[in-house]
Amino acid sequence: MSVILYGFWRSIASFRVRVALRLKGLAFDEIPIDILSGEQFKPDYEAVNAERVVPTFVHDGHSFFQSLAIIEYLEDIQPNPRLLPAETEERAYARSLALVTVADAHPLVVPRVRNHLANTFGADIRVIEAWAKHWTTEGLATYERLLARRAPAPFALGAEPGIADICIAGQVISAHFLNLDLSAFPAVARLAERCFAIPAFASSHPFEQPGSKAVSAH
Ligand SMILES: N[C@@H](CCC(=O)N[C@@H](CS)C(=O)NCC(=O)O)C(=O)O
Repeated sequence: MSVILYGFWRSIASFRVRVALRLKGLAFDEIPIDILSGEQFKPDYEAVNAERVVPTFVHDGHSFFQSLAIIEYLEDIQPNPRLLPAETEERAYARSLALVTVADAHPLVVPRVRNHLANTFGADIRVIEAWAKHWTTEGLATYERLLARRAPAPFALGAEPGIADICIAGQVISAHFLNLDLSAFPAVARLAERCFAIPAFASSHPFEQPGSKAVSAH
């Protein structure tokens, strides 16, 4: 089966899909779209993704976007290992955890929002950094409260890592980008450490992507 992922090394949403593909043992080729230089707005990519964001996932001629929708598609075509629990209530809880970052925290710090703050409201780099730190911290704090109510065992929903862990690990990557101190979020930090000990997570981390290495070499 042929799988292509249009992604970007720094993209948290691309990270989520990379981890899911690797946990399920599905091989893929990644085509980089540099969302910092504006490649997402070029007509060629707009033809691939009308929203002009990464990731886009192409499998056997079918094309999807939105990381959560892609992961649920992977769950359907390759049910094992499960990334969503079998029980209805647990599935809903797993999706609830995932959406804290996918729907609420992460969208506030993406390039289009940062650029709008700068271009429309004159926010300088310091203000934008403070904005990103605020919303990223809010996401971490929400996860910490949730993990205090239901302790990881050892992953968010149980014995194996799943969709919630993928999304929480992505939120922690946002914190790494911003050099945020995780000591106020010990349960989140421990969960992320557990995740990044797994090769599928570790090899999907932005700093492990070829694009990141090309940037740091300059
Ligand atoms: N909710 C979407 C997020 C998509 C998204 O915003 N991706 C970011 C990178 S993580 C992007 O491409 N941003 C381009 C921009 O902001 O211009 C998902 O989970 O796939």
